[in-house]
Amino acid sequence: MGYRVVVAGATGNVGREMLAILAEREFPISEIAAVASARSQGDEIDFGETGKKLKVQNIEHFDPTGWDIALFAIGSDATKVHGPRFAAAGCTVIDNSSLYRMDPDVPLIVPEVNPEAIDGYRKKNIIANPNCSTAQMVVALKPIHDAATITRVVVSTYQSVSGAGKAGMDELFEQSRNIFVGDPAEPKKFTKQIAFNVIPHIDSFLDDGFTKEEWKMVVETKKIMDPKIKVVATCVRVPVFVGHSEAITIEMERELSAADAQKILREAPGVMLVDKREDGGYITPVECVGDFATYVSRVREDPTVENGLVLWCVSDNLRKGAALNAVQIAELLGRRHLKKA
Ligand code: 2RA
Repeated sequence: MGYRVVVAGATGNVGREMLAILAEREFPISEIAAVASARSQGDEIDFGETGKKLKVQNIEHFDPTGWDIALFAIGSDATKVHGPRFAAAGCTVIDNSSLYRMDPDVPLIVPEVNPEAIDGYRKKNIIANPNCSTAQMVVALKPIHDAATITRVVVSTYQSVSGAGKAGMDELFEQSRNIFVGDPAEPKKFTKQIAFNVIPHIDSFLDDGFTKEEWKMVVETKKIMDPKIKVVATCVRVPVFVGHSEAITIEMERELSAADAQKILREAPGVMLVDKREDGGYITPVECVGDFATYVSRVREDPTVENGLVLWCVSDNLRKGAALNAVQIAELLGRRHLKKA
């Protein structure tokens, strides 16, 4: 007993994680299909660690009729073509691209934060997954918002190269090797050298000088958590393979001590508090790879404002920032709306 599930973009970084997480969490599946672009047709990929191999099908020729859920990680252009096609055939699309995130008829869901918003999914039969940097931030901030009403967020991100796909990971690897052996380290995927460097630029520039990645953090946080929250972001690419980090400063309507915030975060869904205030008593990105949790460390009071806190937040961007959140949405959809086949 279970659902007929499609993973679209199954050969990419996020698609592979989706398959792994469906298997790890024993999502109830009666049949699974891996689909991707024509380039990957016929390739065999692992269904997580189940030992089962899946033959990749061409999304152009895939008929979604009779399939229950499709997890999409194929980017906005391909989603524009195939998202409505799958949705119209009755297969609910959970989309990882930015295409539908701000569509008022499409719920944008982080299950720990706004699960009830999923109930509007039938308008388009599409549910959007937020951007990686937003997802982990709202998981960390929602319990604090519930306790003391956050009014303003100032966030700086330290985003790993896997957020830019396999090409980003390859570039960091190759540049690092080239620098060691004295070969040129020309940027291709990124605008500047990423190895042994940081780049204050993710996604395209907007007219106001912010980047689209920074804009996403603003508008998505408002849609998921509270339209009244003010957010300002600086998004930075760092030479880390997997795991996004964020330094987050918040202002709140009411006072909340660091100790009380720690207590709240210790109990919060999806959050793991690691905050020992000693050498190494915090989490770094390499420690969160492969985990489900959003880690919070370094919680402290901001002495420069009346009701302020500062914290450090780390999560596996391919998991909570993408594939895990999509699978959690599928679980939520199953619990609230779907009958098992
Ligand atoms: C990044 N936000 O890290 C993207 C991935 N969704 O580039």
